[in-house]
Formats: sequence, C-alpha cells, structure tokens
Amino acid sequence: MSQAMAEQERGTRRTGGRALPFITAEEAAAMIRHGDTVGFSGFTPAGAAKEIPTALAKRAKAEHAAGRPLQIGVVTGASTGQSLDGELALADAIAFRTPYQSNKDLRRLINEGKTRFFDMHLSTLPQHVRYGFLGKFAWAVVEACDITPEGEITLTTSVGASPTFCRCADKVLVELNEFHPAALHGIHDIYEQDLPPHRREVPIYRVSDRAGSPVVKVDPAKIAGVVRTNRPDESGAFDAPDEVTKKIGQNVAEFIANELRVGRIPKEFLPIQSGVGNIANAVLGAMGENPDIPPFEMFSEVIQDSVIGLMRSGKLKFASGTSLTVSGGLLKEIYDDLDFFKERIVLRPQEISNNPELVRRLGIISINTALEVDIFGNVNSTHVLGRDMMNGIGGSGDFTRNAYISIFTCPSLAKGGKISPIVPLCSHMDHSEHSVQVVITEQGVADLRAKTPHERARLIVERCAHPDFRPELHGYFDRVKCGQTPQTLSSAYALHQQFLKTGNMRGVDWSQSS
Ligand code: 0RQ
Repeated sequence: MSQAMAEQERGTRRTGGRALPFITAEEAAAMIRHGDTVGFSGFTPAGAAKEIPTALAKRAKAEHAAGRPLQIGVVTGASTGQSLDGELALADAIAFRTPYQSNKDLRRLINEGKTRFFDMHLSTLPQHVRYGFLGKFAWAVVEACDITPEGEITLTTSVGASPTFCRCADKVLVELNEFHPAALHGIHDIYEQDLPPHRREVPIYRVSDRAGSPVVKVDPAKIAGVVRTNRPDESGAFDAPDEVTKKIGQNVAEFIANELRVGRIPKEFLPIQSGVGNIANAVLGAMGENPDIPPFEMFSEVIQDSVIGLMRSGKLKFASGTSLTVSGGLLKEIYDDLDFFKERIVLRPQEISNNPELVRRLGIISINTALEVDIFGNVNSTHVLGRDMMNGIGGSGDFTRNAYISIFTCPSLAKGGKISPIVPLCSHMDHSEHSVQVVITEQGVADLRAKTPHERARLIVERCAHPDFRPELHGYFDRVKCGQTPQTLSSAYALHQQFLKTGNMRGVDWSQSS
C-alpha cells in the first residue's frame, strides 16, 4: 500500500468507542530498536508477517550505511517466507534466530558463523518463551485477517507460536492482511497450557476436538499499530513426484496397509503425521492411492498440497495442524469453498499440534524425512556432513519420540548418486535408535522393532541401502562379531571422509580400517 493510502487509512476504525491505531509498515518498523527480540507470526511461509519485516530490513540497511547497528532477535513458529527471513538476512539484521529456518540466504549466514541460530523442538518453543528461557520479548508482530478494537485477533494461515508471542511481548504490531478472508474466523483453536506446576492435561481426545477460542485475545492497550496489507503467502509449489519419491510413498503405504492387515494397527485406523518437503508430499499422495488404506485423519504440523485433493476425494476425513501451507492455486480453491474446508481443518498453536502428550494419546503414525540414517537406526535430520545446518529439527522429534509407529524415509542415493544417505554412523544425531522404528527408502522397508543393533545393521543395509553401497556398508560391520553394537570407531566416518576427499562416497578401502 502506498504511503498516501496508508495515511488515509490512518487514524481509526471505530467500534464500541475504541480505535485501532492504523499506521504504515515504515512507522511500525521505526518502533523496533536494535537489540529487541521480536516474535513474528509464521509457520512456514504460511501466515508469516511480511510488510513490517521488509520495512525493517530496509531501515536496517539504511542504519548500517550510516554506521549505526540494527540487529534483532528473530523468533517465529518455524520457517517463514522471503520477506521475513530472506529480507532480514540480506540486510544482516538478524542477531539470533530460532527455532527453524529454510531460507538459503539465512542458511548461508548461519553456516558462515555470522548469524547465531539455535535449533529447537517446535512444540517446546512457546513454553520456553513463557518460561523466560529466551529472554524478554519487546514485540510480537502477527498477521491477521481480522481484528476488533477489543483486541480479538483472527490469525490467517498459521497459528504457530503467535498466541504466546502476543501474550509475552511488551507490545503487539498487527499486519491486517486482506488477502485472507475474515471468514477464516473459526478455523483456529487457540489454547495455551498453564505453567507448571499448575498444568493440566490438554483436553483433546480426538483429532477434531477443540479446546480453546477462535481468536487470540490481546489487551488492546498493547496494540501499538495495525498495518493494512494485501499480500499472498510466499509458499512455493512442490516438485511433482518422480520415480524415487513415488516408490518411497508406495513402500510407506504398503507397510502401513500391512500393519493394519495383521492387526498391529487397530481396525479403526490411527491418525497420520507427515513431515515437510517433496518426499512427504509424495508419501501422502501414495497413501491416498492405496486401496487398502481406509479414509484417515491427520494430526500433523503442516497441512500441505496433497492434503487438499485427499480431502476432496473423501480419503482424508479431517486434518489438524498448525499451518495451512499450500501453493497459491490451492489456497484459492480453499477460500472459494471455505465452508467445506472449515469443517475438516483445525489450526492449533504448535505446542498443541505437536504436543507429545497428544501424539502418544492419539496413537499417531509419524512419517518424517531424514537426511541421513545410520545402520543402527539413528537419524540425522538437520546437518550436512555433520557441520552445516540444513533447516532444523522442526517437529520431527516431537512426533517421532512419542509416535505409535515412527517411520523415517529418505532416498537411497543423494547428490546424483555420490552420497549414500545410509551410513555407518550419522554425522549428526537428531533421533536416536530408541525412537526410530521403521526406515523406508525406494529400495524397501527395514522394520527395526524388537531388533538388536546387529540385526538392525543387516536389515537396513539389505532392505534400504542402494545396491551400489551395500558392499561398502557390509565392509563396515560384517567383520565385527562382538559387542552390543558392531561399531568400529576408527572407520565410522570413512564414507564421509571419502566424500570430503574425493567428492564421492564410493571407493572406501576398508582394509585400511582397524
Ligand atoms: O539438496 O536441494 O541441493 O538438491 O538435501 O533433500 O531429498 O529434496 O528432501 O525436501 O524432503 O527435505 C530432511 C531437509 C529433507 C527435510 C529434509 C540434500 C538433497 C537436497 C533436500 P538440494 P530432498 P526434502 C515436521 C517435519 C527436518 C524437519 C522435519 C527437513 C536436500 O525433511 O528439513 O522433519 N526435515 N520436519 O540433495 C547431503 C545427505 C543428503 C543431502 C539429502 N545425506 N547429505 N545432502 N541431501 N540427503 C513434522 C510435520 O508434521 C511437518
């Protein structure tokens, strides 16, 4: 919106005697000071603040050019879009970042050691803010599709940690984004847990239960400004499934269908959680196509593209999540038929969508993607070659540790065949062998339940590793006959070291290892 239009809007929207303080994005950005910690709305690009961070990035560039510092702590629900993480990273305006990111410019700064980043389980972020573990929050900056002068905020396509940011921050700035219809009111279920030792159980017993309010309630005196905007979410489309991701999806669907057949999954079926990314999208597609999988519910974090077709076909009965991260055309389809989708979707705070108590109570089948899995079933979700951050652990730990059945998927080859994601020992550990029950690649399924480390190693190599790498991996553990775990520390990272030396994991000489 132009400055002139914003000035026209400025002043008031009067109802019930109170006024909303309309201001421009630049005026909002000018209130944020160097050193402030800001909780921005956004869980993926869905529902992320856009105007104020972009204006702040511009201001930071100008301040830096004038020799003055301007950097803030950026806390969000999870990753965000280009106009938040991207612009602030390009302006070098981020002092620290948590709990998750997936932006290439920010990732570069983190891996160059220029931006502090700490990686957190997403369910724990809001309570850590309430406990004071992240220090004082000066601002909450949240996107809304509606706001009343009484301080009732209807969020947009994500909830994330926004209710907690609004509660804990000294002041609140709102981006009133007219791209999202006010009729989204009712899709959210805002519920915050009490602080220990007064915390009670979360009163959700079925995927579709609601426990809270459709709006975030904020003391109107804390609302320092409302910025009008009309901008879509910056969610990109997924790659169409290829042969590998399709086969991974089919293997997951067949495994789950068989668990149902043999009675290890109850006949009523269980809710599904599915991770982020291209593989996860393909897995859901395959679940939809498998005739032996009954219509199901999702209790997940991100509701992504393939969910919408599944809902239309009746295969997906209900989806609970914290963000509606769908590409533009699909979001329009949802908005054009909002009554249909509002009956079938609830958006919750991330501490509820990912709540360990609920994951265990509801018996969630979790399906997440690994960067690397070792032959014992430990999983690396976050680090390339043990050093560089990819995105972060996200919600994968919240679900995996507490799932009824926890599944990890990955392709058996990465980087054009030069990397085997199945390795002797993960170069970084996010999920341990104690939490990971099933590993699935396009090659097959390794069911690790009730297996020893020696048995796991054999299964993972035979069923999941690429045939080209099976001799390499056998070379690693076959000779070790004793010990609870067939590990040889001197060569545990031989494949990684080979890659660092030659740009390819192939060709390790195991005779050199002791
Ligand atoms: O690199 O982009 O340069 O080609 O990693 O890999 O195969 O495109 O997989 O998009 O599904 O992402 C784990 C990152 C997978 C994601 C991860 C390279 C590969 C490619 C991406 P390029 P793919 P996906 C929440 C669930 C953590 C958070 C989480 C993630 C790039 O799923 O961030 O689980 N997960 N949240 O080439 C080096 C290896 C590699 C490798 C792949 N071993 N070494 N590079 N790559 N394997 C729960 C919900 O409810 C949503």
